[in-house]
Amino acid sequence: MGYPPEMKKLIGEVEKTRPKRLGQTIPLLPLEEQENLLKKYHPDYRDGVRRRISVGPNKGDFACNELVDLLESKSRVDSPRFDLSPELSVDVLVVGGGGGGAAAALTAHDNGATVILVTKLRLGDSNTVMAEGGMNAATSPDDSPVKHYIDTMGGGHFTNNPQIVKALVLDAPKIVGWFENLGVAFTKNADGTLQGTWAGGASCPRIHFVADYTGMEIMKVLRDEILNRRILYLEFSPVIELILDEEGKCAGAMIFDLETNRIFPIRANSVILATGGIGRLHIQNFSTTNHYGATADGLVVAYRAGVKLLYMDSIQFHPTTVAYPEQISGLLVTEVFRGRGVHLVNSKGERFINELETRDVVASAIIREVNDRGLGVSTPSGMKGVWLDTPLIEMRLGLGSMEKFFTHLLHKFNKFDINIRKEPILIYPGQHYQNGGLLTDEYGETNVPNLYAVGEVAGGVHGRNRLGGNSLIDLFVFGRRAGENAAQKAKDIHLGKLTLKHVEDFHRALKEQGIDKNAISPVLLPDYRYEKALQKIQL
Ligand code: MEZ
Repeated sequence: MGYPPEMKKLIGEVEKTRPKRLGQTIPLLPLEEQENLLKKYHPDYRDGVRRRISVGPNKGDFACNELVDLLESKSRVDSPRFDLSPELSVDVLVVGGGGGGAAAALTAHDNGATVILVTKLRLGDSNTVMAEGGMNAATSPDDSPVKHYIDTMGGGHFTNNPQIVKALVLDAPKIVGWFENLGVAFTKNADGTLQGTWAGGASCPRIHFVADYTGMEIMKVLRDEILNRRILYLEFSPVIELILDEEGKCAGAMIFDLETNRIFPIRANSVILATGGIGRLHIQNFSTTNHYGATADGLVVAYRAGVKLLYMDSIQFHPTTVAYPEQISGLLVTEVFRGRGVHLVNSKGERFINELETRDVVASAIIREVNDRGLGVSTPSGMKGVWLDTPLIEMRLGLGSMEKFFTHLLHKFNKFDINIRKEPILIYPGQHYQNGGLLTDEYGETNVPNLYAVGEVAGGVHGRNRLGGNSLIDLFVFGRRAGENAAQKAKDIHLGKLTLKHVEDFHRALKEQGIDKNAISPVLLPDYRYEKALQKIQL
């Protein structure tokens, strides 16, 4: 397949300017210009894309429309026919089979708790395995947790929760140590020290990685640990509601067996939600880097149980996701390309932004270039994007470096007869991350006692813009903190009678607001499934 002739012609412009661009520096924008760019071009600021939530703990606050739709939908389990006598009872119930859930389950197990992990798809199916670039931790002598703290707060425009950021940056190096002990094969220097690379908004090359399949390698190791320790896990078993006790403490969850359509309760002294993000809601119809299960399930069930949300009108659009070939549109093209000096280039072969601005700024600049300045490149089907000039990698780092550092993407594009060593990639921003989420403390605990939220489903640590490399580290730091905390407290927790009264109360509140639609949430899978599959889970 390769690039069609009209795109090839425009690649000629990129090639022409390449030698001159090699020595070019574009200064970072002053704060005021950054803010102007965001307000004018960042999708969060578009008219009509968010609205106020009319029920629940955040009544009156803004969230993006697609999420409000789900928050204002009904539960599958508002009926006396659901028996709450538990079939399974456990100290710690972990919901989610990605990196955050695995870290929580392993740590709770290490701390003597009985653990069950339930996951909507298969163990490991998650955004964790899609993580390419790597994980931030201040491990080098030139770096420090203080620098990591300042970068994280600055990247989030100082809207982050400082206590939680402090926990993140102080624990991050310990997570690297934990992974090294478990056998994660980080890419290293000849002297055995970890390699680090740059990300937007960072003051040090702080991202540690395993080529460009970091999440896949880490998840493989964590999954092996879960299997080796024989931690019980149930696949194809999403949570569709939380269970509380009479005093309002979290007491377990209602599980939906996707293979048999059966709904059953698990009683748990603590529940740790690690359900990930919302990419598959396709906010504003953007393509997404997220896996198929990223449908906001944890946000929905925790919200009904009374957990407060933070910054749910703030979405991260990763600047570089595939715009061509369309078969893989939305696939993440790691920021590390830019961290290693690769340029963003418009249809005239010109750079238009310092590639190491924070993600929100870079994404806005690309949108301006394409939609406002008319300097994007069109694909045969009418998609538009700008070039990421990947041949700069081997010019800067030497022959063989594409294969070494970008193994996964090199092979992915090869399948479409595009050689990214020689030809640039056409990219456009895609939905990558929810910046906000469930409000927690620095141990991941929410305002509902014994209910924890870790990783992307939680909000606060990133403020309104997450730095590249802070997602993986977030879910491992808080997965471990929540796992340890929940396990240590579990034996002293005494639950009263289990109830779903909060669901009835929520339904009543919806009715009082005149919201009487038949939509059901969590949706569990994106709605481009086959009609038949859709019907099957709309009980
Ligand atoms: O943290 C991320 O989202 C990240 C490093 C992504 C990437 O560009 O590889």
